[in-house]
Amino acid sequence: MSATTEAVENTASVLDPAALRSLWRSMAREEALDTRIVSGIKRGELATVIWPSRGQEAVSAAMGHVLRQDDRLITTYRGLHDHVAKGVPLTEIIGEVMGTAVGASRGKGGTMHIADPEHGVLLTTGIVGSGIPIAVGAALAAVKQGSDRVTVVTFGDGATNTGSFHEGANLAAVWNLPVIFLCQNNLYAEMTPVEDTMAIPHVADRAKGLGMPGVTVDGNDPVAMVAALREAVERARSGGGPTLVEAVTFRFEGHYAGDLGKYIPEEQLAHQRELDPMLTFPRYLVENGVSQEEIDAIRAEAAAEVEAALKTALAAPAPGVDEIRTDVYANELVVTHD
Ligand SMILES: Cc1ncc(C[n+]2csc(CCOP(=O)(O)OP(=O)(O)O)c2C)c(N)n1
Ligand SMILES: [Mg+2]
Repeated sequence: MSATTEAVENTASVLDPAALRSLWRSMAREEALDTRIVSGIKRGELATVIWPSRGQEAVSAAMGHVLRQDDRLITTYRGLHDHVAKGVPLTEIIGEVMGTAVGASRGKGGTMHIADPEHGVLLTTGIVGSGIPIAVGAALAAVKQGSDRVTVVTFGDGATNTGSFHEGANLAAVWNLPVIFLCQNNLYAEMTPVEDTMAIPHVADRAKGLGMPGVTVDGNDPVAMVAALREAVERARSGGGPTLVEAVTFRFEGHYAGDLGKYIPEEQLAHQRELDPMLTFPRYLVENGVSQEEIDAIRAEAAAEVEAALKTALAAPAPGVDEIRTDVYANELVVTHD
């Protein structure tokens, strides 16, 4: 396929009610996790830090929906919704955020360093753009191992201004690797609006210069996201190479929990509130075979799951002193030469 940038239309009704329910369940869990921890931090109940993803639920729910468990994911500090969608258990996510021994990284990494190989989460990174070349390496490894698994790396709009993005994505195109570059364009990089840092309207326009297909998608529409990501995954899995998918979305909280977001203009916030996927997707669900009772029940279940996971995470001890030297270096260094 030639390198083109094209908008994906809202592909209504392509998913059956079971798939729609599953997307909603993932979104409800992501939202419940985010809001519970942010409110706990703001009340002084939870002493930790997260970079909220409230508003970006549809992007990751769709990503989780189209991937296999053994497909790889590399995400960022703003990645708790991605972890949920990829199947990392809530207790392991919250345990890591709270620094207790039940955490995915046994409480030694914190929010920025969640890894769960069993569910394909290779790593989470706090260095903007750094996951991109690592994902290219993971995709190269899959090819060398003769595996058909794909790698998704997710990052923000700001990350596409880094050298890491251009260097990594260029190599992925040159080597035709099975990787999907998923940009969650939430219109801000910390406190800076995207138009102050990019001279082109769409992140996906960068794909042309890299030699891969690029697509701009409504990141608040989980069904459109499933369609775009499914196409990218199929391309990657069948040897068709990388794709840049730009999901245009928004974050409703500040850059970090505690940032009041005063730099976001009132009109923009009001406009985005109307596009909030947690508001608009339920309407779509009702029109497409999922009842309001089911929608509410799934949301209530998600909140209860998060509360139970938080309880377990907080009851667990801090990692013991004997953990200091574990997971630091590989136990065995294996060097292979082709
Ligand atoms: C290499 C590097 N430069 C700067 C920072 C500080 N920093 C942390 S988040 C951030 C903004 C990134 O914005 P974006 O890529 O849009 O992701 P978002 O936070 O919106 O998800 C910056 C500049 C960093 N962590 N790493
Ligand atoms: Mg951003």
